[in-house]
Amino acid sequence: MTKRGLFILFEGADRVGKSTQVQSLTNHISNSRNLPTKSLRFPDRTTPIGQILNQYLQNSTNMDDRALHLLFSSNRWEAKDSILELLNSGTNIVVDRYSYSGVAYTAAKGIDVDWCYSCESGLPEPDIVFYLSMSTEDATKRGDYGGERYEKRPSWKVINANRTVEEVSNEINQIFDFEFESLQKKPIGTL
Ligand code: DGP
Ligand code: NA
Ligand code: NA
Repeated sequence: MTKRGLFILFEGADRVGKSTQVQSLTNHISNSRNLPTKSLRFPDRTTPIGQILNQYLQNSTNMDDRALHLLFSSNRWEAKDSILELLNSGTNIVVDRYSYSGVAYTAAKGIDVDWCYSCESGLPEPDIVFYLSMSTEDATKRGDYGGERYEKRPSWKVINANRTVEEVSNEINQIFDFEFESLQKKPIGTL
């Protein structure tokens, strides 16, 4: 029987090296285990909703904060079925940003965290979250990253990204290799 794929998520501020680490872990999983592995990123700008978000991000649109939040959230919901298909067919996914970015960005505007999070409730849950942090100060101030609730989850790994690309990826690969088999035995979770 095909074992399910894992859902690995990278979160963190802009320019902490998420894209590089997403690519590196994707290669590590494909090469070391010879398993199908795909990288994804949110927002996915290729969909119609993603195109609206792209226009917003390029500063050509003004939008109500909650309307914007719902669009980012919809952009994840429209990927739900394909994410589940990939995982159920044994493909690992390595994802650049997801619901925690969504909650963090909107909550930072003063909008209720529970309202923000409720839009994400029911989406497929990541098996591991690598939170890339550039400084130890950031690591203690993550309250602004959508609330401390997420860090209580055992799968939330704070990674010091203030090192060479190779040092960071070595640590991430080690954590992944250590947790891989036990995570594969767990059912896919939901937020
Ligand atoms: P990126 O493609 O990772 O460079 O993200 C583009 C920008 O969009 C980045 O500044 C972070 C922001 N962003 C990503 N996801 C969300 C989200 O769900 N909600 C909001 N408000 N902003 C987001
Ligand atoms: Na996003
Ligand atoms: Na968060």
